[in-house]
Amino acid sequence: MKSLSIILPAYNEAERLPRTFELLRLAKAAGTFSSMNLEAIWVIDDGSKDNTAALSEAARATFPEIKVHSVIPNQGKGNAIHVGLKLSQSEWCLIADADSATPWDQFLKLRDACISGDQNLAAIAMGSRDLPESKRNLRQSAIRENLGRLFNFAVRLVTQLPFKDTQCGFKLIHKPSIERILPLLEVKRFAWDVELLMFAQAAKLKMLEIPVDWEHQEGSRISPLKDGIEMFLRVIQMRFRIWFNPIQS
Ligand SMILES: Nc1nc2c(ncn2[C@@H]2O[C@H](COP(=O)(O)OP(=O)(O)O)[C@@H](O)[C@H]2O)c(=O)[nH]1
Ligand SMILES: [Mg+2]
Repeated sequence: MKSLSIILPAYNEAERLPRTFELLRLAKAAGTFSSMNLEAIWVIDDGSKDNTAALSEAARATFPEIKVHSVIPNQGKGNAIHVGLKLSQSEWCLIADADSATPWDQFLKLRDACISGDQNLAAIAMGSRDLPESKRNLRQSAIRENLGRLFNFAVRLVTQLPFKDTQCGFKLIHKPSIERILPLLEVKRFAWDVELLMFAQAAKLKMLEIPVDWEHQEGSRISPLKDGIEMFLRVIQMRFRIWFNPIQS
């Protein structure tokens, strides 16, 4: 059976994590992860100022897969994910937002796209909110949604990545496949997804964009304009990094 870790980057998530642990408990009981060996649920507390770490530690008492690691001080979502990927001992890692905006049963779509029996079919399967079969059950504000689309349009222009939605916080990653690009990744904040996908593309890894259901959750940590501009500048930098640092496949 293939092994799986879930990685939850968490910055000041004390309010949203208890629901997520409950939903994970239900998903596990419903057998969502039973085709794999769920080894760990890594909460990567990214210098939170609330009791994200303490409440996650407490949840271990009844949910032993939960493991907590704190990064001090806050360094960003991308950094937290890189830390989680290093800590995980599993062959597959599901990176997911701490707010469960993508329902956990959507994992099955990513798994089916990536794994068939003993065979691995892709290195990365990314959940997408912008394919015809994606479902946004609860929507974000029109401004957030359209800024997200604008960002993805800019990403397609600058990077030639063919994907409609690189930013959905739900990605299944085959860790051995990305091991050799991991040391090249530098983006610590929100553009980490684009960087991973660009380097994976340069390394000719197989990537799939899979439509998922999505339910907007209140309390987003992302400022669409300020973080959006920073992310776009990072994407332009990455374009140059890839040009000047071609990766051998
Ligand atoms: N590690 C880390 N995670 C963050 C930071 N900001 C946001 N996150 C996490 O990134 C995920 C997505 O953030 P969220 O606020 O739900 O964004 P949105 O729903 O995409 O607008 C959540 O799990 C957050 O805890 C940060 O500065 N550091
Ligand atoms: Mg969210």
